[in-house]
Amino acid sequence: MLKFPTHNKKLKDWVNKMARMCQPDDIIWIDGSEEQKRRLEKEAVDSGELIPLNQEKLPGCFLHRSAPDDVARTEHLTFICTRRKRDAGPNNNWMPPRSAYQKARKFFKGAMKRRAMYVIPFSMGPVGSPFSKIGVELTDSRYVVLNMLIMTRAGENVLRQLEKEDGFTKCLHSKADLDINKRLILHFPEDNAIWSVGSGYGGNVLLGKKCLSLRIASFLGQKEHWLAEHMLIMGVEEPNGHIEYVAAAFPSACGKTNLAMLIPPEGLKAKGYRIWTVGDDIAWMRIDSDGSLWAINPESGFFGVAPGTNSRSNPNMVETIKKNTIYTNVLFKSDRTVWWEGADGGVPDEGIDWQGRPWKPGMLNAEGKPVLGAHPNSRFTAPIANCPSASFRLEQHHGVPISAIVFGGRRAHLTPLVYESFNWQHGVFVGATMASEMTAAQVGKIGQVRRDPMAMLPFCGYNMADYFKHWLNMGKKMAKPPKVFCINWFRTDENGKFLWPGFGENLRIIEWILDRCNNKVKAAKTPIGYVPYASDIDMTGLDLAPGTLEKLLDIDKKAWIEELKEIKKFCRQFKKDFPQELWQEYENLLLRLKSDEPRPS
Ligand code: OXD
Ligand code: MN
Repeated sequence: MLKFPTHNKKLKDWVNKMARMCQPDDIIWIDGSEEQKRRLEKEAVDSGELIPLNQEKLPGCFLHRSAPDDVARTEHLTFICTRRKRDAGPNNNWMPPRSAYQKARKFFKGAMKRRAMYVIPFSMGPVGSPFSKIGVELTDSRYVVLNMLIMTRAGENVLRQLEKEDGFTKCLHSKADLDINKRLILHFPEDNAIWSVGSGYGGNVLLGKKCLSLRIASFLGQKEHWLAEHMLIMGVEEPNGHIEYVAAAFPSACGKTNLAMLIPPEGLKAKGYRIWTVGDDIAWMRIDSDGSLWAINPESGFFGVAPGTNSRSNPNMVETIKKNTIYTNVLFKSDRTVWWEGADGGVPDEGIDWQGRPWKPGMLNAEGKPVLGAHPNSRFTAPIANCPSASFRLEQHHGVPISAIVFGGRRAHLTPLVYESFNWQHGVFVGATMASEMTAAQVGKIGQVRRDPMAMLPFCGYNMADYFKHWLNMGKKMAKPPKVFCINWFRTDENGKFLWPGFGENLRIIEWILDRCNNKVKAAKTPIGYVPYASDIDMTGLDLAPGTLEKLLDIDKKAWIEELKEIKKFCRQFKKDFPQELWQEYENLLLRLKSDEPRPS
């Protein structure tokens, strides 16, 4: 391979400059070939970065163990580095670019000595699509290279594309010595650059994912009039063969991945319903010449949470991760396969836990708590192409048309199973004020309500007040904006039991949403939005106790008035930047809640 297989001067100069700072022993360009991938896998096995799994049961699969304090995104070490603090907003940690570069330069200096620097040219989105953005990641981690080869389209053809369009996001990563005290995840939206040092965890180091496709892309989207969102994209094939697409945003641990590849329950399957998975984490959406919103998933793989993944929660994912998958921080079994809490099959008698220590079920730690075989945030990285429900439109350059946008959260009370906003502006208010109860996935008090607008709180690369304005403006530009809905699968009864069965049954609610988009059913107008008539939800093959649907759809006005107090506190942090239109929505909602009469539509 040539030392510099590109004519792009900007790229050559940048690679040289970064290499002078990081001082790698070698520079290796990733070409995307099977042969180079195999060589890297072998080297990673020889160096202990990867453990080969049972190739008969799990062909092409490997296990990786991270440093014990490098197992999740480190939000407190993640910064948006804009010249003005105001442009990062109250939602982000901020550092001025000059001091950020200065601080990180110290950590990067000589960090790649005795290692190679890999140059990964990658495309988020199909190469050459008008949606797509190119990045080049420099990294000293083979684990990063092998993950990026799954999560993005990477290699030679991207380099060729870079000879035509010379703009790219400059992504620099070094694991350095994986020291949490020298860890920084820095975004420079004004320079189209990302610097990440001191970590090996996916969300911090697969720079095409959260860093480029959400934080940098959201900033670019505002400038270029498109949306970069933390959303799944699913296609719903109706019995007549027509497919409609839904984009949905949920905070973590609310079932986004499971919904994206849901298998219809028997009653609906028999009718002919089928789901097509476009993406499980990120949606890039643009207004097309028909005046509607079209979307692509910029990624080509899943970076999913292992615990709880099984044939009931997500049968399609169980199939997906049977080959060519990298597992991180799961339990290693004696037959060289893997296991995690909530996996299929029984609990193994023994194994090697995620930290590389012998493990048996029932072991307790010094505090008397169970020792887990897999880390709660253990992951698998697998190609979308493996997924039985993968959409046949994944490579189509113009994406898929979006009929409905759905916001969701985890609320034991308050939010009904589903409701529809009155219009786009109201829908933006619903998304901007959405909240979810925290789970083990976040640091914080479990059950405490955290406001997470559009599920973008950790991922919006600029001031969220401007982000809300951008959403409002996008609505004005669309001739046919998607309808906006809110869902909550997690409502409980007086005894804390879930009222809705969830999983595949969720399709019944998506069906209602699409019926509303196609004006097939009427709905009850309530102060918070349109709510289904229970008789309009297709219950073929599902028996719920009498009155359950009514409980799921009930609206407690007093509780909503209380909720508005919390919403007000949240909105006020944006001071005068918070859009007037959304304050108007706030006032209108309060008025509606205070005046009783729900009227039929
Ligand atoms: C993810 C996340 O990994 O949202 O997708 O943290
Ligand atoms: Mn995510």
